[in-house]
Amino acid sequence: MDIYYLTLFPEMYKGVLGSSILKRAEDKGIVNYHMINFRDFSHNKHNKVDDYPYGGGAGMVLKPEPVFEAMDSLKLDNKRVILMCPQGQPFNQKLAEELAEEENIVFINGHYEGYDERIRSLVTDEVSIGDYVLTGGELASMAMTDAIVRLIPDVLSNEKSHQEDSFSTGLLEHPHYTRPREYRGMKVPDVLLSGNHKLIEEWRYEQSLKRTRERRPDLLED
Ligand code: 6GU
Repeated sequence: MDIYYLTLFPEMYKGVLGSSILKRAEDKGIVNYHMINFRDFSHNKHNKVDDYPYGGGAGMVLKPEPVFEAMDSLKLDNKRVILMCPQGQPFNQKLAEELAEEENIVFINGHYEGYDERIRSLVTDEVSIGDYVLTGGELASMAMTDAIVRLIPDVLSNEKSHQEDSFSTGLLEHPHYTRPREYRGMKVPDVLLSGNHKLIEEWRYEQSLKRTRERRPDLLED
């Protein structure tokens, strides 16, 4: 998979894409991350990529030309083009699973009050990562990248580990314990030490259900 980030702040990505599993995925040749600074396509003296809104109002608007020309420079056929914005559809595990099958993903990241509306003609999806406002799309596109890349085959060494994820099962995960058996008076539930796999499975399922009911009853509605 090739992932392209149209951004004015490529340096923001270094720590995230250059660490841990996202880095290993690139080292293994499973994914390639590409930074495109659309300021390189501004064509004006001061490298301006934003301008005042027609009709007046607060804040600046991202100009269309740098984004259109940055997109032209990619010359990609099969692609999802994702506009990062708080008005987009909420990101979730289902969309992550769908995007994990794509050949090319382009994230468009703005830092202004808004995008010139014509930029939306380039886009296949508008996505938000939650109901709060970030200063720019970069952090959101990194969160999406993490959720997507870990689902690509051979990225996680333990293949089963994402089939049991919260949200792909439809329930929150059950509690986990490791050694020691007792710590500061808190004991590991006996059932986990019983060696009875059927009982353990039942306990885990009940705990998942209980947690979901308590914390995220909305997940049980459908
Ligand atoms: Cl994708 N962008 C911005 N600027 N803020 C957000 C967001 C995206 N998702 C949640 N808040």
